[in-house]
Amino acid sequence: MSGLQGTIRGNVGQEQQVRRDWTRAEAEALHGLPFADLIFRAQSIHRDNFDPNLVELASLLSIKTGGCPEDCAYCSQSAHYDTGLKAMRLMEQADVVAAAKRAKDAGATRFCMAAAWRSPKDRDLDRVCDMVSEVKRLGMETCVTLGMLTSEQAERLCTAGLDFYNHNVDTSPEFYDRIITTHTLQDRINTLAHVRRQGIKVCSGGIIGMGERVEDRLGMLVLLANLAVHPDSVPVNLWNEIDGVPVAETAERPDPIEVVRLIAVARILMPRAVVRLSAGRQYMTDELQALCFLAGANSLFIGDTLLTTKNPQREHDVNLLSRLGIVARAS
Ligand code: SAM
Ligand code: DTB
Ligand code: SF4
Repeated sequence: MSGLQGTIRGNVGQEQQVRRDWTRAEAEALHGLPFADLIFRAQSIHRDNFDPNLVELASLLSIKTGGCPEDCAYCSQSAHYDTGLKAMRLMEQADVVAAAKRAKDAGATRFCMAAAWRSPKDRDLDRVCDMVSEVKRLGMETCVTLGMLTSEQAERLCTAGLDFYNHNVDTSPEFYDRIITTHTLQDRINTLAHVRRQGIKVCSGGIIGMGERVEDRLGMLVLLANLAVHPDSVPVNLWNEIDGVPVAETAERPDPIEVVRLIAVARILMPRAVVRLSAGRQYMTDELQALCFLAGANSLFIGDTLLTTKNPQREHDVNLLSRLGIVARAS
């Protein structure tokens, strides 16, 4: 994949003035613009901040699968629901590093390690810190998502060389209690603040297609865009179907044009954030993904699986990017 690599412009800091006082009404007005006007605005902002022909390729590995004590109503890994998933222990470091090497050889520049925890125990965190240091030594950007962190835990991850922490706000404040009761949105925001204070870059986004209203999706973006500092990465996940979880009863696949509109609003509200088309690309046509790139998406997960669900085949993605003349950014 080395022939696909280039360099990226932008996202070098937030020294440029960016707004953090967006209102819901403004987000709704943007979302409701005539499509051509919305895409033109988003694409102009995208070009001011990024090379529009580059995307970031990230790779994902579940280092600790299933048996999670949290009750997130969308998640295959919650112990509250019978999803048929077998819980596994934390992986061995050698296996994680071998997976990172394979991901690097397949063109990924960032390696994201995910654990189905409410929050890490200190002895598990030691092991994850060692994994982070080893993956970093391969020359990849590192990201972990381990649940809620204390400030001290964030500091230890930073010392280990962690680049990004993923912790999603998931949905709007209004819809939050409908999908999670074992922790609050404020708990999540507190973890984001600990991570940011330690100088780790923040990756935070959410899920659409769980039965929420368009207003909830925009409320989620406004929440992210009004944080003290914008997230560096914003993953937009389309709910990946899981049998046996409560969301299976309420889910509604968003209208594809509304997905593009949402990506465009994310780009306009958070001009310097990398916006990732995250879970759910297996439900998207090539044309829909192309429109999302036009609207400002510039990152995706490459690899045939996500955590417990499917992602498009790597060959399919390589072919799609090549047809669009999009190349992978170098780390
Ligand atoms: N336990 C940690 C946490 O919740 O932050 C890390 C892992 S958790 C699987 C990471 C994120 O994946 C969730 O916050 C959610 O946004 C997303 N996610 C989980 N299940 C999903 C699904 N079925 N479809 C789409 N996104 C999902
Ligand atoms: C994020 O926002 N999406 C990724 C990553 N962060 C950890 C997870 C997607 C999970 C999709 C469902 C699954 O495979 O279990
Ligand atoms: Fe656990 Fe994270 Fe899944 Fe929630 S989203 S059940 S915290 S793994």
